[in-house]
Amino acid sequence: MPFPSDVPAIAIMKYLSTILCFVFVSSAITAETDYGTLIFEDDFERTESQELKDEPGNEWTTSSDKTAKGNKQVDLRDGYLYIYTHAEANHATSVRHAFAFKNGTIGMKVKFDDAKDSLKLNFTDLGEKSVHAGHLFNVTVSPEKVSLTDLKTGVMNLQLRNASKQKTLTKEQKADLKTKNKDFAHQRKTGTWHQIYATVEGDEVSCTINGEKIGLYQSPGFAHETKTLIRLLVARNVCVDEVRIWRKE
Ligand SMILES: [Ca+2]
Ligand SMILES: [Ca+2]
Repeated sequence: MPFPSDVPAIAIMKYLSTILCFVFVSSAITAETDYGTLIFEDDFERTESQELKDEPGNEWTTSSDKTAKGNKQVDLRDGYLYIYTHAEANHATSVRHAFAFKNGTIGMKVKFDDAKDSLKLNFTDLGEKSVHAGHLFNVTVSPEKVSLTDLKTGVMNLQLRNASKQKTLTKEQKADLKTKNKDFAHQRKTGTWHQIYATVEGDEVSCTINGEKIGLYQSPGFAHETKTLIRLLVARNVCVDEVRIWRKE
């Protein structure tokens, strides 16, 4: 676009940076719109009526009664959700919300305090009886690694799980189980928020962090017809905010 010769260079630069900013912001918005229909969002801008028991609100449920003798493990703080594991807990803390899609995306902001922390997005269908406790697959994010794990046709398949317990897995089954998980190395700072998206598309699951696609994997269990529950599984501590769920199909 031609500029009159009397327009100062600084004004032209400002003008161009405004356009660039606009293009950048619009493409970010387009990306989220591409995820499909927004069916759930939670920014955690609320407080509990007490600070002794879990009270996350907005129809979230937690495992603390079962796995931590009812001790508080989920805390609304300063507009985000702090998930931790009580000293008396016998299992990772599970924070759950119902939804339904075949294909779609779950997004959230995540902050880790320590390189050993991790957040497992456990996609579940409690109606699926071929697996233990409805486990379909995991997208596990830590500051150093993303793991994409098919549980439905992997370790949570009841036949394979029983055979594993009884140590009767065949060579072929053991070899096949190794194909159900894929790790992707990356490096993310602790103590700062990261934007993550986990996307399911047919038999493929992918994970994007801060706009960078970290991992993509294909496995038959990912294509399960109805994902109806998300469990956020935390073995140590994790901060979560701005949870979004989009349905594509
Ligand atoms: Ca918030
Ligand atoms: Ca609180």
